[in-house]
Amino acid sequence: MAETRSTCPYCGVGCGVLVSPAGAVRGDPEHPANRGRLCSKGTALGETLDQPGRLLHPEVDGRRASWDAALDAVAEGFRGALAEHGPAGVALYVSGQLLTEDYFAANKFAKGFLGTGNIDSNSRLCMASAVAGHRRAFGEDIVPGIYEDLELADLVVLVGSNLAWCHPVLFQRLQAARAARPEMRVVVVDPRRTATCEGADLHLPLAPGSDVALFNGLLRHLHASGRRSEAAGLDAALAAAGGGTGGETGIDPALLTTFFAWFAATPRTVTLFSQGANQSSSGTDKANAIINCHLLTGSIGQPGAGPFSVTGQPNAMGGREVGALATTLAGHLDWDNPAEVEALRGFWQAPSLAAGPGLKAVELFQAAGEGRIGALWIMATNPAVSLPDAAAVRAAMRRVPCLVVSECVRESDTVDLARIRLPALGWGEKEGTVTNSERVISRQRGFRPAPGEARPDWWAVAEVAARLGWGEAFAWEGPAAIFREHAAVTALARPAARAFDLSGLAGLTDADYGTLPPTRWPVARPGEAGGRLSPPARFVATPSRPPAHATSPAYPLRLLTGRLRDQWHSMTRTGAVPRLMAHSPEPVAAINPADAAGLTDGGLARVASAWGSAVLRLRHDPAVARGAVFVPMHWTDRFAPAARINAAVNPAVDPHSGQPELKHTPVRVEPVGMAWHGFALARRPLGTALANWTALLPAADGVWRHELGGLEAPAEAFARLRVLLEEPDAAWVVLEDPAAGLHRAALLRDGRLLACLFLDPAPALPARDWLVGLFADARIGSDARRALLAGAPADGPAPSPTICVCHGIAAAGICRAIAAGADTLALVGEATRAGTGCGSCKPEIAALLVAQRIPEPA
Ligand SMILES: Nc1nc2c(c(=O)[nH]1)N[C@H]1C(S)=C(S)[C@@H](COP(=O)(O)OP(=O)(O)OC[C@H]3O[C@@H](n4cnc5c(=O)[nH]c(N)nc54)[C@H](O)[C@@H]3O)O[C@H]1N2
Ligand SMILES: Nc1nc2c(c(=O)[nH]1)N[C@H]1C(S)=C(S)[C@@H](COP(=O)(O)OP(=O)(O)OC[C@H]3O[C@@H](n4cnc5c(=O)[nH]c(N)nc54)[C@H](O)[C@@H]3O)O[C@H]1N2
Ligand code: SF4
Ligand SMILES: [Mo]
Repeated sequence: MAETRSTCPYCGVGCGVLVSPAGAVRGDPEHPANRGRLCSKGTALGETLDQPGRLLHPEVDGRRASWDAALDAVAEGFRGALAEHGPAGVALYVSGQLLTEDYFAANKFAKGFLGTGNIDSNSRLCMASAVAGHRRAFGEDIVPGIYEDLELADLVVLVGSNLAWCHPVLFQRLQAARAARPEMRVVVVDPRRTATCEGADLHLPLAPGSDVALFNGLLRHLHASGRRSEAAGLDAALAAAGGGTGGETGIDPALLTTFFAWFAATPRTVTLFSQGANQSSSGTDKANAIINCHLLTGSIGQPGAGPFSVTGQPNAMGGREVGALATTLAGHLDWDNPAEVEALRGFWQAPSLAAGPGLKAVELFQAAGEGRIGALWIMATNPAVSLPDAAAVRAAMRRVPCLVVSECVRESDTVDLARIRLPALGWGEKEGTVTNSERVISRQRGFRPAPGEARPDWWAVAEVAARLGWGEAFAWEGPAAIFREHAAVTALARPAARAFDLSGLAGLTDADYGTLPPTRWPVARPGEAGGRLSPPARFVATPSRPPAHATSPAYPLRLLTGRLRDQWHSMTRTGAVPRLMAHSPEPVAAINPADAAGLTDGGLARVASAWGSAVLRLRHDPAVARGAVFVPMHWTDRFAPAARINAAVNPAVDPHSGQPELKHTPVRVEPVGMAWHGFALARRPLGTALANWTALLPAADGVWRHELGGLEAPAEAFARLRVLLEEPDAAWVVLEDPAAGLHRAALLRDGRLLACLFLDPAPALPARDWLVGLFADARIGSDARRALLAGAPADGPAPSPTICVCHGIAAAGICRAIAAGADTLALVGEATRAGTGCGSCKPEIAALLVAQRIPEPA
């Protein structure tokens, strides 16, 4: 049987994949986004196929229900809420992880037939500022550039983007281009020294939130050096830039001068921006401040030049196209244009089409908290984890009488709160399209049977619509029919020119849709393909202002949040893959050593704000700017309840886009005193409530790792935990020194290791990898037992962290190879295989190469 062509379900790079009948995944050499490349997450897709914990049947009020009964209950809930509150009291909250067809159906249901603007998407947390910035500058949400521009550019400026971890295949393309053209320069603008900075020509560690000041300073510099433009708004933009020279960024003036000079002298410059720009109370202004500079140098949509907003989710762009944000209509049609609204009303035969925009995500959950939302349908997103001020969000969800969640997984922080649960098809099962950052529409194709009774999301929407009396408008026989309707909607904008035009695809047959190759919009006529766009643009005045909430003596640091290389969001897919967990296996807060007085490296620390707090393992990390602390967004109740950082994140939003300021909450970091630290390794998960602080992590070979911190006396905790770990016919080997607070035990049956438990007053416990490895041994010999309780092999090197997850190569092995003379990435690869798989770890290997070159102090 042939391989199935599909698209990776993770990031907005939108890589093409080929999946064998056995589930092996490789990069599609013919897909324009990746030409065969994949990153660590894409490479591990095959391992996520038999996802444990799928939601297999509909449920109502905690009990299994038939689809009929569940859909009736949803319809009843919405009917009741409409009767009680009107259209303002019903809502959908959807996601860039839906396919375009599902997204289109949800938007049509909400705006066209429920008659509410209250459909918002997690793209509000992600792309809203870029969308608002594009609309202010171009009059439409347009990404002018294409990926190839990153390769053609002579200068690439990465603003608030950790490209190496978050868009790894774009980063690989960029690195390959630099290898071919060493004169090409890369500048990284980020308060942290990230993996993306490895090998960059310039890192500008700006004060969090100060990007507008930086680009206003650049605008003034470009103008002072003689750049002029006919586009509207330049004077106002210059006036708003004021006398700023970029000094407010706190960046060394010499670095600023270099950056300004490079930008001014390089016609082929791409400025790529991501969440360090968007997730800010001045996110829209950040986008426009960047676009302003490109407008002044005339470099928008030129080969190798332009502003470039990269999308996060696989279908963040598709959601924007179908208009499933509370502020947009459908097909880039404009609410302010009565003719277009009428055209859509007529086309959909939807007399009750929503009159105007609805509540944006943060407002929507605030309204729910005030009891103003009677029915809320959440699809493909985990707002209990991903929205700011998460405790308030959870309370709000509990107040919604009819809370519906469509999900692939049976348990998540959000699914747990739902009254009605609808099982959705996941990747490899569902059929439809996604659009990536460079406007390329690609097919996701199914190659696996539906698990249990899971169905596509569009189908569930259509069934509920039919129950509310709108069946005819939702009588699609499959995703191809929905896609044709979506394409036809884009033609309603005529005669007004709109870049987003799919009318050339409105006549696709089912067979054409089945074989649709990756296609970039606009597609005005059949067979056409889109390229770069250079829309007419205007300057926007972007006065610089600090983040919404100022630091204070009580909350002196800035909390930066973001992503880890091998985890995806709330970890419902990646969290179960031990190989992906190996790279950053614990919830960690990273802080500059200079800000860490009184905070032990490796100890537990509370990151507290005026909104809430989270407790994580603290790491001293010189890569984090002074005055900041970095925490990943990923941890949830499933893995580490105490480490959910959005409990502490403030809900301030950008005034133009409504995007929350997820990056810049004022916080303080304080030590959390524990009577003991410890860990338990076992062959089964024991939950996340083993101790005052617990993180539950899958390790290799079916072993579960429990990281623990407790307040009770160590001897008591030791006894209590041993009871929990107990197995029939097994015996303990114990090593205790109660006076020193040291307690270690291993549970064995017939010489086979079943569990081990280590407690210590200090957090300095043995590394876990080697111990996890012992679980694979059929029999632990008697002398090995001593080593087991010592936590390290009797001879041989100490365990060290995994760097290359593809081949399981640890830092120690890489360092040995470097010491033995492997002084380039290629030689390290030859010696150890590290970095020769997907290549996502190359920046870290590069960092080890640099570190090893630093001479020993004399
Ligand atoms: N591995 C992995 N990849 C992913 C995802 C994932 O969950 N895991 N998610 C996908 C999604 S949906 C998205 S949206 C993207 C996000 O991709 P990115 O935006 O690249 O990722 P983040 O880590 O959220 O943030 C990027 C950087 O912004 C910096 N930053 C914080 N504040 C500021 C500031 O004021 N100015 C500037 N210039 N920088 C700042 C942070 O230090 C961080 O390094 O990643 C996508 N790819
Ligand atoms: N502090 C902080 N918070 C953040 C961010 C940050 O940088 N810092 N980033 C924000 C950003 S950019 C984003 S994009 C969000 C992401 O946050 P979320 O959207 O909450 O993250 P996910 O964990 O990806 O949730 C997606 C869910 O959809 C389910 N799912 C997948 N496919 C389907 C499908 O086809 N149908 C259905 N019904 N369900 C499906 C998955 O099982 C999963 O549970 O987080 C935001 N929150
Ligand atoms: S870069 Fe990685 S996560 Fe993103 S689409 Fe490509 S393979 Fe998937
Ligand atoms: Mo995102």
